[in-house]
Amino acid sequence: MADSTPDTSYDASKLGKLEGLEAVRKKPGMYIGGTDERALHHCVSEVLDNSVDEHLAGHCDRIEVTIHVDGSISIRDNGRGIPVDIHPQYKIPGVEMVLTTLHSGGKYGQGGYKFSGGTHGVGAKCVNAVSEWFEVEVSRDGKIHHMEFERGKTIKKLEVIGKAKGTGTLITFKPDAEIFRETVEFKADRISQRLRELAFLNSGLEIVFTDERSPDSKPEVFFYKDGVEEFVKQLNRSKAVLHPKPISIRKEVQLKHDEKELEIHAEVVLQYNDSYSDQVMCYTNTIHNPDGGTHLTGFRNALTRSINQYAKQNSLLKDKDPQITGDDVREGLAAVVSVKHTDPKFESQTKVKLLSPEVESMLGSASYEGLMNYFDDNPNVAKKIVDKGLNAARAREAARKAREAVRKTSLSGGGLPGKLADCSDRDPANTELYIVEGDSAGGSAKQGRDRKFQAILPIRGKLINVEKARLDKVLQNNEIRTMITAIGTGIGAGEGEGAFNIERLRYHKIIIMTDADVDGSHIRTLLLTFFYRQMTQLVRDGYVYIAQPPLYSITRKKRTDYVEDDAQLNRILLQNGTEEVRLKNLSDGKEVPAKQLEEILNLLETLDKHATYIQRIGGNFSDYVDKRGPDGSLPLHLVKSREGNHESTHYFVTNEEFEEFKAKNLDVLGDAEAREKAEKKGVIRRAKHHDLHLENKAIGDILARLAKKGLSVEHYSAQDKPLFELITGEGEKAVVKELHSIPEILSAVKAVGKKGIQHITRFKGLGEMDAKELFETTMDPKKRKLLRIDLTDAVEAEAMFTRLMGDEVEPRRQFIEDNALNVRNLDV
Ligand code: 0RA
Repeated sequence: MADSTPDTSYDASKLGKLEGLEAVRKKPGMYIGGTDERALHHCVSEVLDNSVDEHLAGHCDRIEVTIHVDGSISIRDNGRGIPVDIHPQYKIPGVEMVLTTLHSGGKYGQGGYKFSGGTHGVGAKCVNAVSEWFEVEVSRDGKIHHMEFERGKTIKKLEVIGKAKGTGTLITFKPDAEIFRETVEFKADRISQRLRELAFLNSGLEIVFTDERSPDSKPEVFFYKDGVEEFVKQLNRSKAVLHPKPISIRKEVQLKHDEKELEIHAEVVLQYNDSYSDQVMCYTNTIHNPDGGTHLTGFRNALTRSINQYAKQNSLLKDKDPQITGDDVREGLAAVVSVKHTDPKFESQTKVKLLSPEVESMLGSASYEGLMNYFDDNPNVAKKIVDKGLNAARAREAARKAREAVRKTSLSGGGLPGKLADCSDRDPANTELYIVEGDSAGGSAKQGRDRKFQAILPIRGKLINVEKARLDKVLQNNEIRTMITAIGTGIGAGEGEGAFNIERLRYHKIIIMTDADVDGSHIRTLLLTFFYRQMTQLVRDGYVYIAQPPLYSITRKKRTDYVEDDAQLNRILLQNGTEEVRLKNLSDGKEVPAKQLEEILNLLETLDKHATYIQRIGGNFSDYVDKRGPDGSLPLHLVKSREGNHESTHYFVTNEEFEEFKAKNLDVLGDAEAREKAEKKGVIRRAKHHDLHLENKAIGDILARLAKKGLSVEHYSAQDKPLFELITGEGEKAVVKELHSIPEILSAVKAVGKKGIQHITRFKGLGEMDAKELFETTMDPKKRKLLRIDLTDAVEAEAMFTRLMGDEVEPRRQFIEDNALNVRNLDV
């Protein structure tokens, strides 16, 4: 990230305009890697990295991440807090420098970190630039300092808003939909996986995650005392292991490379399981390096060398035994290689691969030494590992022969399998292969497809379980052979004729199309497992997709529409209803214009989400609105309390009112000490405080917009006299329904929308659609939606496959049940 040279004419007044951050908004690709879902989540990492750096520097042991109902997210840490003193040269507070100027090197640039995860000095400010709003709260020097921005521009200067107990930073931001055009919705799974990973890599760091959007959100707590060792145990959690305790190696060195003083800490933890695949996760300064690099190479070489050396020294190899190769010693290996490095070099911005050459020999000698010591101390385990390697070497010979056989059969007789309906275009960049479950759906797909660029391969029945079988077995399965031939790349590691080679890929989209039922999800997972294990690069490079057939078809007025999911069905009901009705506002007797009504309903829909949240934390939406202050401002705090069987809810419009209440009720709202004291006295009251300033802002904004459209805030709760008339039909046939509150408008319109629909069919399988329907809904590039599979989180992918395929039946059944009808949860 190139910073421009500091412009000395910069002063505080100019910084208010922030020319710097405009650059980020104009070219988000350059700074946050795009504007898609990945970039959206990258923003969370950027902010998070700062907090993790505080931990690495020894100042922070707790991070809380919370997704809020309005779509914003907050990251709180108990680090030192971003500095708030005035910068001597730029004359603005450090925190403002850190969050608004692209070239803040020097004093506040690095935070003095030895090991740093991120692109320091640019992370948080880029996120600020692409946020609709961004708030920071710094606790430092006994005070809470607050600042606020919109789209990177300072809208509230730094001010002290309260007293602070400890130190720390709280950042809350809402991604800007003007930048993230695809989606601004955070995915809880994705975030919680990254948090779990961070907790594994930083033993002793507690990370708490809450998704307030989900109805029964409970905080998830990630804390691993034994860090990486627990990570490896987790990789193996549903597998049988060869030795109960993972092998742990640690080394720290200081060395000079290219005239630079470097410090490197290496941590390698490994444990063998009884499977036939390997999984080694590599990290540099807690950043995942999916393409490995010098740390991986160093470790791998040491593993092969030490196992062979130990076998030789202890006469465990016989003359007729084949050589144990790197592939052989990696069978059944689960490992994590984590290095901390003062100045790491990566292949690219995305840091997928570590290049620093000095790491290879450092990791190599540390691993070799560590492994040899371990083998000497644990001869029984050492023998098991050597035996496993030997077995693999023997199987490798068998597999080579099997692969050769597949290649011969698939190449004979014209080459391509008979079941494949190929396309006419020969340029892989233009073409796609649909792998379709079942012959009947396969038939429809063949008929309906565009034969120029769409090829169809029907597969039948249950595929062989690839997790539990060795390669030679897998390759005896006909469905698998056919698929390999059609795709063209070959499979597996190694070199030579049958090995995987991406250059021979025959289609740039491999699309899995299965039913939305239990069998379908099983087959889809089996296919993904196969691709993940045997054609990893295909998944990593983004060639694998899942088709998204619609969940419903609905017919009204002789027109049929296809509906993706329940959320879309809800939108359609609303839209249909909107088209059918007119709304008369009885306060002025006028009908609301159609366009206006549509806007009102959209606002009410969003408001409904906030209402649900308030309900969930024990409040009530019309009370919330009724409790607004004399100047119309809505409550900022809610306290739910209980004494015996008696529950009560308190709303507070100002911070002062809440603080006053808190001071009087320290027994339940004070710190742990005060609460303990009260408990000893036998007081059995409970109270929970909810900060609603985000809701206050979002709801206030919606109410103001509704008021402009003639909907008065007074009318939120039901009134005795009717407020509106909802009219359906014309002239004589017109039906009028009286409404007594604003929220009733939404439910009444939806009810009308439901009435207008003649048919709602829930598709049970692809086979229920005819050729034309299948093409239009699921295969037509202009209309279909595909889900691209990626490897962003190999840990979860692995766990998912293992849960499904491994020996443990219960998690598999549960998982299939949970996901059977929800393809979207399967995005790996
Ligand atoms: C610059 C300098 C210092 C700390 C930080 C930044 C800092 C940034 C973030 C962002 C999220 N949490 C954070 N915590 C700290 C050093 C402060 C000092 O020397 O006291």
